Amino acid sequence: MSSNSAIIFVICFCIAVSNGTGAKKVSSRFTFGNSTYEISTNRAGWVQAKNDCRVKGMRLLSIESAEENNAVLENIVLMPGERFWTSGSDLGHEGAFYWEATGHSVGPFINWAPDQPDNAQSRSEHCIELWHEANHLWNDNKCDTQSLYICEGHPCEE
Ligand SMILES: [Ca+2]
Ligand SMILES: [Ca+2]
Repeated sequence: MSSNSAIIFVICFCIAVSNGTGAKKVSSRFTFGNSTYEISTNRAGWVQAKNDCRVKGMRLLSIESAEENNAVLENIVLMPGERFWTSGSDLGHEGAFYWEATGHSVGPFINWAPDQPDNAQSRSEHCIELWHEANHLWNDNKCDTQSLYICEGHPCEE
């Protein structure tokens, strides 16, 4: 048994224990795959939202697949008028969007609203939101916009 196998075993065991309470319903907390998600009850700018998630031992949302995107949409369907921060941004280099939560580039799955990202508002839109004006497709918006946000945690993180 390689050390890699041992690590995988430990990770899977941890997931099995952590998923014991995973109820899938519309609520402020939900699960998908190995992640737990929490929808904020307060609005904040992107940096504050990122820090708030970290305080909870979580990260701002990163969306890696259509399935994950759908799981999130199912759980915000009752909040059609709200925008939600994800961890996506291009604060490091204009046009190069990455998930701050993972450090990985955004993609290959992407779900931009038509004509987005457009870096509008004086070319100062650097943070990815789930945009209420486009059925929660993705939009780059000004990072200081006060929005709800979604934290994502992996059970074995921290
Ligand atoms: Ca994710
Ligand atoms: Ca935009």
